[in-house]
Amino acid sequence: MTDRLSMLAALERKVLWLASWTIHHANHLRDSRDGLKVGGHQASSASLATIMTALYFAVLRPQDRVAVKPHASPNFHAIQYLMGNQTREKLENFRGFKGAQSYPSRTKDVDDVDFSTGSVGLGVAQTLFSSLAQDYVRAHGWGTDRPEGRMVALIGDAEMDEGNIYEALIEGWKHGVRNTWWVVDYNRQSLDAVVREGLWERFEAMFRNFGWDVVILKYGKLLEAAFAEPGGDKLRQWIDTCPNQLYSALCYQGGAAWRKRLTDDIGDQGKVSKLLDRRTDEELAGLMTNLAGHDMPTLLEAFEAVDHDRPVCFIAYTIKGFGLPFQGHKDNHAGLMTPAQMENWRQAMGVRPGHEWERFEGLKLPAAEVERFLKSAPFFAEGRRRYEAAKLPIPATLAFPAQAAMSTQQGFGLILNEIARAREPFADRIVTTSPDVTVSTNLGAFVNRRGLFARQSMADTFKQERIPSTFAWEFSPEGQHIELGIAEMNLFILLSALGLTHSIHGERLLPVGTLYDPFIQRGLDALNYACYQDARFMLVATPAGVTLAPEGGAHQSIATPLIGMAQDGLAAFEPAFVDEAAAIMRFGFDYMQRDGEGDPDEHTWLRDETGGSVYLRLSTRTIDQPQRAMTAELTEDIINGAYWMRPPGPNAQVIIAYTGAVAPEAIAAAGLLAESHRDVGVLAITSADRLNAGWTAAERARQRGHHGAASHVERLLSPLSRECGIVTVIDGHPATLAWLGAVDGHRVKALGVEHFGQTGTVDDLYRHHGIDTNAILHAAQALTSGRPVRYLRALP
Ligand SMILES: Cc1ncc(C[n+]2csc(CCOP(=O)(O)OP(=O)(O)O)c2C)c(N)n1
Ligand SMILES: [Mg+2]
Repeated sequence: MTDRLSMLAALERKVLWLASWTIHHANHLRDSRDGLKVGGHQASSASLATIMTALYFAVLRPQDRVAVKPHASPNFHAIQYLMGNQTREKLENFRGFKGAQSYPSRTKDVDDVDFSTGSVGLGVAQTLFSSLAQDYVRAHGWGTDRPEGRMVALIGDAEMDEGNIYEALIEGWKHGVRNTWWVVDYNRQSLDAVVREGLWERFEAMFRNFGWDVVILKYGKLLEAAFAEPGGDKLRQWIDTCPNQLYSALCYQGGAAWRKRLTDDIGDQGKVSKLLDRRTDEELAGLMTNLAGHDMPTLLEAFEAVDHDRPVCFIAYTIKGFGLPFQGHKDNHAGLMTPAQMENWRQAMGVRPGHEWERFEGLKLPAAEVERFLKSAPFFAEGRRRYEAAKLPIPATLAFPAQAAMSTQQGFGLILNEIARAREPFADRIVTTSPDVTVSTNLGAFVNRRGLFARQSMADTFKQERIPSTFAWEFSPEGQHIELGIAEMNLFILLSALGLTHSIHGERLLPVGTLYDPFIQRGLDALNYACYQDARFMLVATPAGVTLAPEGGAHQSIATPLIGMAQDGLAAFEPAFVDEAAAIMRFGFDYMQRDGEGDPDEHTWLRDETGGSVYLRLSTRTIDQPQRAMTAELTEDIINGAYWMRPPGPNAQVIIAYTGAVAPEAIAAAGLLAESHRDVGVLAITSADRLNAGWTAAERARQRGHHGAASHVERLLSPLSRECGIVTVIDGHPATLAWLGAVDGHRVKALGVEHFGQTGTVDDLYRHHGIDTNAILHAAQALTSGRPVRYLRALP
């Protein structure tokens, strides 16, 4: 019987071999005329190979979940390949079309990635928030038949520069984060160079400051033993004070260089010299590179010693490119082995030519034993690691107390309040969250009814002291609102974690996050990351645009409607009226839960079966609400992106298409135009995103031979003659709607906002930016040449 350590040592070599062969294959054996060379993966993977082997084949349990540093993806794929969860075909096609992904991907890889990574820092924070999400789920009494899992991040040391990691640490401390392990691959190298001295001390102090345990894994067993030999104290002193640059350089240069340097620095013709002389050059190099991050017994001891649920940061000393010809070289990030180097290594590994992909080739251990060992690895013991959770039924309509004049933001608060009150089962699964703008985004009523979440109850002192306040601020394990500090990155990563609980923790939540619209840009990469992982949430951004007027020029948003259109995985809506918002929210709660195949709907050509997340861009502007019944047909049009608020007649020369808070200006302009022009139509656009997506998808379908394919916007615009002009207007970038003219060849004047920062009243700002009624009339005049439009005032 092979002992566990020897088995793991053999597997570590195998993982590194397979990862390297994968990279080598992509670079040298596959036709890559695009000239792209696989950079970054080889040296970074080697750095983490021992740690990953220890974790995946010995330490981790089925309930644990891992975010792997992006450039260590070849290790991950190699480990899954050894387990039979990854195919040779995909490894041979690493970084190719539909091949194994450059960075582990939940959605694009087949080998059961727990958390996607790629944009450094985000996967790290995701583990912390996923642990909070686990606590939330369990505190509500769900999923308690399963053991608590640890959320583990394998982090590059340069990755630790990302600010979002520190933002997450603060939030984790506030919420008492548990069950989180962060393993820092402390190879003291980044992409460009060797990192600063002594970073580990800053890391250590900081983690301890936030209540984490810190375990520093510096030297392996060989070095520790050498330190205990006569003269060993001098050796320890030397290596402890050796600058990162010099250490890296010597790692690269090898045994003879080590001997020369050590002899020059600490040789004494006595104990130290003897310690060095007892070893061959090769042994000396092996000794001096025996850092804990490459020492299996040390790693196992450290990981297996943790018997509590406190968060732990392991700082593991490693060597970038460990075991490869360019180990330690400062330029090795994009380092690749030459075919000759690879050939040498193949021979050293005992791998026969043509047998490079064989799982146990060159292992020198009985295959049956290796197979048995792999089969017994706890992490993989329960098979596929993704859960499924049943869909929660959503009522056919969401009610709200209608008022003659309201804002969409106010309506959002009222709709959620009704949901909180009505006690439908889906309401218990809603979890709201906001980065310190809970009250100002109108979540207050929901929070009053459903309370704030904390693992330990905390009373509202103001309430206890009987001080009148509109908002109860009581924390309990049953609470349904997670209050965050101001950092928007944390909002998006928390939404990413809450929006994946159905898959990661087996229990479905319906997360609703609110923030001010412009600050989407602050957290945009994290939003993109959440969508990339296919997390499901409802993002409610309010107030938006210049319509927030006196609130502050710095808070105006221009680009967000375009972000809403461009962000994959996010269906963006901008309702003008509260009944539209109610229809969209109802749809949203359902859409967030869909997971069907990607076949497009033959009516809208949208891929609605797959579902996704939802973004509502709302406003604080109070406007008159239409008095109308919400029919099934109108609901469908609102969801599909547009409806005729006022249908165009057969002789329409111009129509006005508007989105959002500028509805009153569009409607007023149509009324004034009607005095000089017949049949003016008003198109209410509730989702430029879905309207546009349906149109481009229908066009693609036609090109593929579905000749009758027609999208919602094409049907809406079909009654218009070619000569009819379209004025579009939105409180956002005009390009959001300017494309409407391309649908059927109509001329367009696109009004919107291109500059920001000026405060004033709504009227001041609409006039200033040319999205007021007068500007719409001017645009209509320009489109209907020859026909004078009445009531025109000069433009400012
Ligand atoms: C947000 C972001 N910025 C930049 C990059 C490009 N990048 C990938 S790895 C890396 C440096 C990695 O250094 P480290 O974290 O120490 O990992 P190592 O290469 O040492 O394994 C950089 C800058 C990225 N992936 N994400
Ligand atoms: Mg590094």
